[in-house]
Amino acid sequence: MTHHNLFAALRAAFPDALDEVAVETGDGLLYSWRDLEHGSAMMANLLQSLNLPEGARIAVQVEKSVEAMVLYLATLRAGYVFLPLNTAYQSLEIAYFIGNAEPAVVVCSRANFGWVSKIAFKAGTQHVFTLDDDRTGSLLERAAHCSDQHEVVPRQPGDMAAILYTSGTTGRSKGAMLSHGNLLSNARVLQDYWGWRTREEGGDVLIHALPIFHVHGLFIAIHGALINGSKMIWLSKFEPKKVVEKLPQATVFMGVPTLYVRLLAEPGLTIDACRNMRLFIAGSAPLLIETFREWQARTGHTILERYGMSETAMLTSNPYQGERRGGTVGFALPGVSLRVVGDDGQPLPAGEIGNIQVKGPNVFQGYWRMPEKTAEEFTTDGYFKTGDVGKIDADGYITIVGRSKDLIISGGYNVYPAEIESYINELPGVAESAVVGVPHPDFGEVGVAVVIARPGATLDAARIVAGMKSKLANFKVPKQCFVVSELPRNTMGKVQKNVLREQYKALFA
Ligand code: MCA
Ligand code: AMP
Repeated sequence: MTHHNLFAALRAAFPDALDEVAVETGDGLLYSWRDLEHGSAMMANLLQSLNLPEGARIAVQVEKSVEAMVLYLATLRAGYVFLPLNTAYQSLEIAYFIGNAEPAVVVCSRANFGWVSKIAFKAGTQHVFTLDDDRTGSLLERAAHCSDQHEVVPRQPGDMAAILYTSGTTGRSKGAMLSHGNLLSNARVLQDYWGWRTREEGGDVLIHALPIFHVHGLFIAIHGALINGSKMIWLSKFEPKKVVEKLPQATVFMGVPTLYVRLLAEPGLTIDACRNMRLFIAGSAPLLIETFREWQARTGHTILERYGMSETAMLTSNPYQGERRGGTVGFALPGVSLRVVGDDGQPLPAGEIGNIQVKGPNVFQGYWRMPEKTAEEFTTDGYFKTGDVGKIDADGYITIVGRSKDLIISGGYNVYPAEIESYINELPGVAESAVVGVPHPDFGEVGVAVVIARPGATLDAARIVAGMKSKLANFKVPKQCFVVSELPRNTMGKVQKNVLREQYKALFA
């Protein structure tokens, strides 16, 4: 029984003509469906030859490449657990993830091998391979000796396929455990809901321009194309000009709002450039209504906005057929139950704002080695508390109006103020700090740090920022830092972040 393995479902959708092009890179390299089949078989055989324990984690921090995607497919087909890591993470962050997940295998770039392997071996990892985006590295050298024939390892729907670390509102990141069943059910629902075209209907071509270490680029985009047997135009980095150049050869594009904002700044983005496009999908962060409207005017296309999380993959979507309403995230996807509840946990009537809770086959298996945290995030009747605040209008359209979790979403990446504040608070001379998100024309939202010095200490805001750049992933570093004499507080003494957000809201306007 192999059919519960997500890879088996993706593989089953490959066209009969395996010589056809499956992936075309921005540099013009072509990969056939057979290349994906054989490449993933060879890497799966390599992984299996290592005699890894059941459920072994394969942690991967590499630049985007087709080979990196093939490694993901190989991990699935060999029945192990894929753990993708943002390339921006630095040593402290990587040490936490590797220490927490205890991967059996770590794959990193050659440039980082020195420090990553040190961390990995200390954490008990047995195997560290390298993989670079120029088709080199020890992983490929070793896999080259393995057979290109491989039988997919059977998995049950509840078996873990991947762990995605999401930052924590308090303390450290949590690893969301996603199963083969979670990912496969979501991929199938989206294939239907977004009207992916069969070959007979002319097929689809996806421009893949997102990073592949988060849900959006790794699952929604890759599964979307593969489960439909659709070709991908694979861009290793998001470059607006390159995307515009490729649009005439494509039919589907997925992006975070920042990508749409940057594409709109390209003069080449015209109705003609989009003549073959069928669908533009946005998510991961709120799409401004201005962007939605400007896109309509410039391209003649209405962006389809959807909403999801690392813990759940996709939850809601505007319709493919029917009205796509700007400012909303559409309807709960088939199979997903979504409710908006008050602070007492009771469902609220249409139009009222409350906490969003969800249930469905796509909802994750829990946080890795955090049973208590997992239990806290679910209601007694099995709904997952998203931490997002929203409403459902009388027509059923869902709008996200805010978040109860203290989270900044910057260019589609999540930044947890608590993590940045605890870093700043440890610096010499710092008494306290508060990090808040403020509007930003490019990233949607960015962090701003407000810091108080200890009595007698003098702080230099620029040095605080510079110090963070060498310790934290660059997207987490606040874009500005202010040293002030006091923070606004309520009667309980709690810092009023809403007051700070108001105070700094025009900083980047
Ligand atoms: C880069 N920088 C950023 C960000 N990205 N600052 C804040 N937020 C960001 N997201 C800063 C760097 O720190 C650096 O600053 C400078 O910009 C240039 O860095 P570079 O890496 O060259 O930037 P870029 O290539 O222009 O990247 C911008 C980007 C990228 C293309 C928008 O951030 C991106 O690919 N975002 C997509 C994220 C994504 O895939 N999210 C999906 C999560 P300095 O020079 O000062 O150091 S999945 C999810 O959310 C859920 C499940 C869902 O619903 O999809
Ligand atoms: P992540 O932890 O990266 O999975 O981020 C998930 C969070 O991104 C959700 O809980 C939402 O707060 C946010 N999000 C995703 N899609 C949208 C959207 N279309 N509109 C508003 N927020 C979104």
